[in-house]
Amino acid sequence: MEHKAGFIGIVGKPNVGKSTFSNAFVGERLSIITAKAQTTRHRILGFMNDENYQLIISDTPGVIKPSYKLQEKMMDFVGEIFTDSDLILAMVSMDDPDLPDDIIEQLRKSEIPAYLLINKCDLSDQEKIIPIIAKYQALDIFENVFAISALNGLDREKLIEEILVHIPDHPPFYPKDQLTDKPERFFVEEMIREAIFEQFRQEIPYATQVEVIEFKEEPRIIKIVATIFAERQSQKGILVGPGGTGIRGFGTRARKQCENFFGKKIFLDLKVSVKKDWRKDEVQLKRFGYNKKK
Ligand SMILES: Nc1nc2c(ncn2[C@@H]2O[C@H](COP(=O)(O)OP(=O)(O)OP(=O)(O)O)[C@@H](O)[C@H]2O)c(=O)[nH]1
Ligand SMILES: [Mg+2]
Repeated sequence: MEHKAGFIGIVGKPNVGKSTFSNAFVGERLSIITAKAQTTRHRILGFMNDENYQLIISDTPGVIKPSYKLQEKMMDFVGEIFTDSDLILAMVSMDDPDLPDDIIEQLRKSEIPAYLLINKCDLSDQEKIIPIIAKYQALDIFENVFAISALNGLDREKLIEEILVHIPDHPPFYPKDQLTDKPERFFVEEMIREAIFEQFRQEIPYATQVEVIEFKEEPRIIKIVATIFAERQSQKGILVGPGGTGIRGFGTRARKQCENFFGKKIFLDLKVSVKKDWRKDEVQLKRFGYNKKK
């Protein structure tokens, strides 16, 4: 049998379950997941390696109309998948079943084959799902439409089979023991961000950026130093909390996630700093890694 290798891009509105699906598909928790919209800010590549294929799946930020520079950069990451994918997976969910017009437009213009995934089908009865399947089949832009639940019982084998139809014969693009394109530091930053998303309401998670300053792996422990940037002094106050209770809360949560992820004891040293209006600042955004690769 020939070896297949190719790129699969996921696109959809915030919160429909793109990251939950990517993780379930790859079998690793590469993307953070929260109940809040706009959790994912980057294009994150996950590799699914098998003897006969390498599927490279791109999780992307949810599609929104950008209102500040960070969001523009996030939408640039989404745009990338329309240039280099072999297959696009557009996703809606049963609690938000409408695909935005601009995604439909982009799919129409694109030559890349696309599947539609209707996620969160565990939330609905079959009778409610059938008309949605029919509606998207009638659009004539999807090679196929699948009703799934990324959270409960995803039929991976069936999806892999369907996806491989559109993946060309090609040698692997990355070493077969590699799982992602992102470095270890990135995942630490994401797990800290996830803990902040879980702990604080509105505003704070969106105004927060995390940067790992030091990552030192020793035989029994990984020592990590990271800075959390807020946009304003008042936000810093909230993150730290009275007597440091805020930072201790999300710090403990993040440390536990990191210990699961790396399978090792973690020493996590966090501090909060202010970088005024970093979300609108081109130079800061570049420093934080929000520039496109190509
Ligand atoms: N019931 C149910 N909930 C799901 C399913 N898939 C994801 N969710 C939940 O939906 C919420 C959003 O999931 P994410 O995977 O973070 O969504 P996303 O599309 O990556 O969101 P952004 O990164 O903000 O664009 C989380 O609370 C998930 O637990 C599913 O199949 N069924
Ligand atoms: Mg996501």
